[in-house]
Amino acid sequence: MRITALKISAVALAVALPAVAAFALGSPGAPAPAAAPAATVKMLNRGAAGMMVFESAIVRIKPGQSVTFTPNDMGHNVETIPGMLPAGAQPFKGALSKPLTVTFTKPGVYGFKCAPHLSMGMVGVVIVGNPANLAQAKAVSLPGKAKPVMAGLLAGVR
Ligand SMILES: [Cu+2]
Repeated sequence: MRITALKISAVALAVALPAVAAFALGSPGAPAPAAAPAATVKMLNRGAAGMMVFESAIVRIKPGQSVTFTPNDMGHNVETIPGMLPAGAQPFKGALSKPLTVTFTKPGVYGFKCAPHLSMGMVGVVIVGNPANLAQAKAVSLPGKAKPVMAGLLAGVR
């Protein structure tokens, strides 16, 4: 009985210690520990919306939160669409078949695409807080199926 009790307390300590360490790292002045992404966007050959899609294609987050794009199928990438990001925001570009985590600090609308499948409609949107640049984003012209897909995504943004 005594041995069992000791084992349990050892396990409890092992679980508690990393939590204490993580809390300590979050103290003022120290760099913030990497938070889990607020959302994950899959890159897929086939999804609920059809062939060659991001899923979900539209994500809403708060400033300072992150999104991870994951290559669930190979041969896709994610990169910002020129003109479809807030003024002063940093464009991003992921490598083919590689995951990419982006932290969004500036509020606004960020349109993104898979370069190989843009004209097949493989586009998506991250809305960070207030979508102040929505009208500018809607004015960007896109090729092929990207045009109606993006129009559909942006139509629901307020
Ligand atoms: Cu693709």
